[in-house]
Amino acid sequence: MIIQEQGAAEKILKLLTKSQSHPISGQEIGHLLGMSRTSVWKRIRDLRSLGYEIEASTRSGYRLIRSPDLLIPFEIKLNLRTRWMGRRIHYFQKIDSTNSKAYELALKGAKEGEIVIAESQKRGRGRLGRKWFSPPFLNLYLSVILRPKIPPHQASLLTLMAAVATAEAIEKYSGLQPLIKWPNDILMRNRKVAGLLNEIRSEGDRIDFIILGIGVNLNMKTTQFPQEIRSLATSLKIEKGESISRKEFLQTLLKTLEEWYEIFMKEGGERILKVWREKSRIKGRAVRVTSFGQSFTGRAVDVDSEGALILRIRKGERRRIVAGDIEYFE
Ligand code: BT5
Repeated sequence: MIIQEQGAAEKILKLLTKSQSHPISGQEIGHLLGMSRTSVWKRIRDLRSLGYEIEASTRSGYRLIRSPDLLIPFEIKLNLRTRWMGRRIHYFQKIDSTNSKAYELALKGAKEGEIVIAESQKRGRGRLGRKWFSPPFLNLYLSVILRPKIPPHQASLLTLMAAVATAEAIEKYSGLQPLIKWPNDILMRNRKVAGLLNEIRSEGDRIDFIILGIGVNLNMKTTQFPQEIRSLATSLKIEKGESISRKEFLQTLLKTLEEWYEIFMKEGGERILKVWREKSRIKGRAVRVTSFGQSFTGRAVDVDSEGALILRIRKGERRRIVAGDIEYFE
């Protein structure tokens, strides 16, 4: 059962949420939504099967007691404090990859700020053909469509921007301090709690759109990770010791993303770089970098104004690395 935006189940849910203090009869719902009482009853049954606790009494009608932690668009929008980001939500219970879907929608003209979210991904993607483990109902899989008017060479700053916003949302929400690892990982106690996959489509010297793909592990337990990443990954629940409301976390994340994106568009990358440096604490660290099949070791000097990593290989020799993976070895 899927709750579609503007579908019958979502409309019933809206009515039940509005009149939470007093019950509303099947007849009234049917009348308001132009449905028969039997179809109202069927949709209520569907909602219950998803975990909505709905009290029913023959005399007075239906009343919503409790909602499960699903990412239903209208419930997210109830307390969403953004002005434009996430105001249009494409929601799926199961999808190949939210990034692929967002890319497809952007090609068809989806606007800046539209988002794609899914309860699970069948083929969640990491970088360089890697996989992102995406089991149902536990985490966050989000893709945001942006259409910044910047030249393509500045696009990697948006990866840093998304990392800063995600780290800040984790901080705001949990009070814990994650570490950003160049270019696109968020770590807690040295384990990966979130990953970013940004995809860009440009035409000549302008960007057509960018898809910011963000995966955050929220309620996964250690035993729910596949064996091969168990010792490398973590979730906010593991770190905080309590369950996370995925809805509230998403609302916080969208708000911080909107704020940081607006800063970037108004002022350029300076402030993002400053906060990125603080949150990555990368300066001076000994790292091993793998980039396009080559491997270097050295000390991280900085990240430059286009988001590239500057590495000191040996005295007097520096290298600028645009893309790759790093490992800390000290
Ligand atoms: C990333 O790639 O970290 C980018 C992940 C982006 C995921 C989001 S979810 C929403 C959107 N839609 C998508 O299809 N993707 C984006 P990379 O740096 O290549 O890291 C991938 C590696 O992280 C894998 O090879 C595993 O070792 C590890 N990994 C896989 N799933 C993980 C998980 N759930 N938590 C932590 N680590 C994981």
